[in-house]
Amino acid sequence: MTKIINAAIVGTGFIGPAHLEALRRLPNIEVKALCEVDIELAKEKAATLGIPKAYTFEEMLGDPSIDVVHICTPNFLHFSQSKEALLAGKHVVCEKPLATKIEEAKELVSLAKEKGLVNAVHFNLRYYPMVRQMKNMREKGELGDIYSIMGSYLQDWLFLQTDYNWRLEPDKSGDSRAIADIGSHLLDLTEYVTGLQVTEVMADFSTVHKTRLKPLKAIETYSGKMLQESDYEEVPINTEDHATVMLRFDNGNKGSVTVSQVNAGRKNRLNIEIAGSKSNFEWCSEKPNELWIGKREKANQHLMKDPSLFHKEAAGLISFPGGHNEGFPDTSKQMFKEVYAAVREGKQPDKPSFPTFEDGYRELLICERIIESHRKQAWVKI
Ligand code: SOE
Repeated sequence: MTKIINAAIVGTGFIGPAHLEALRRLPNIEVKALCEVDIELAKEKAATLGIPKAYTFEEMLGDPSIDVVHICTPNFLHFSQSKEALLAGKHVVCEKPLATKIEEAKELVSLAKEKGLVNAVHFNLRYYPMVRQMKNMREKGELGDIYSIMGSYLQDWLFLQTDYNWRLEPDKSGDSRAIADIGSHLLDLTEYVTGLQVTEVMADFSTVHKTRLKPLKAIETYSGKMLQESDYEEVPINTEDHATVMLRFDNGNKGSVTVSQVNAGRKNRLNIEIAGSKSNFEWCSEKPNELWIGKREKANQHLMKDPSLFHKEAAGLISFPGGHNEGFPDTSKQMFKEVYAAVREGKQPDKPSFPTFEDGYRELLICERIIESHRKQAWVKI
């Protein structure tokens, strides 16, 4: 009989339940426990979500039946909780960013290597089938040499001065916000699809709301939009709502990314255009099953997600036939399929197909250089 792999999820905000749902759609995995610092909250959420055990983090580490820990807490806890989970011999799937400081991320990379345990960072956007298809098409030469890259990631859930979340507080989230929160996904996806590395950055940030009105009670990510009249206190904001970063790549060509969390009507929209010598790809996360392929000598093309039209490596990420749309929740399911295959083997593969702690470290490094560039108002090498 196939062994059941037991998982625990730490954190019950926006993304913890998304991990749970994805895991429940895969065979032979049981999410056995939910953890929160506040055990009463853990019990309440475990009951609502139908999870057998509610633990504090320490209690969970002491349970030998837990094989994998998903860290879905605010950013400042990622380092210490990933470290303790690895030291307790558990495989770890950590939310991005892997840590809030580069040295911490480095330490986690070494520790995970030393332990040989499976380690992954939830860069789930890589798992849209069309993203894998773009990567495969580029690898097969269908894009040609890359001339330029233009990306954006826009949201509106922090648009109003009254929108508030722990991500606005550097002691919980880190020194960067829009770049660390959504720019990290965009930059990871850019390097993943193109196979290029960013070598230098020139960044300019702006904080549109210099102060925000903080609700007196805590609210979960995205749910602030639902707040009624309430009591607020005015607090200063020190992280960026918007950023533009010019990029230099290791093939000598250039690009740019713009991220913003204050763009009305843009709910959660990553858009990337990669111009090559043979084609031009444009993909948008809000229409994830479509790819625009620009051509010079013939008519442009429009590819729709369909396993029969995809390269086989990308078709493996599709669970439904063409015309049956897959989306955000499917990305985590597809990622965990690959991660849990490694867990079943009991160790990190030599060449993991999924994003690892090393990828988490890389994103933190780029992010830190971007902050440095903004502060110096100068180009900074990665
Ligand atoms: C909030 O901005 C957020 O939930 C990010 O933290 C996620 O990584 C991304 O999925 C969408 O937005």
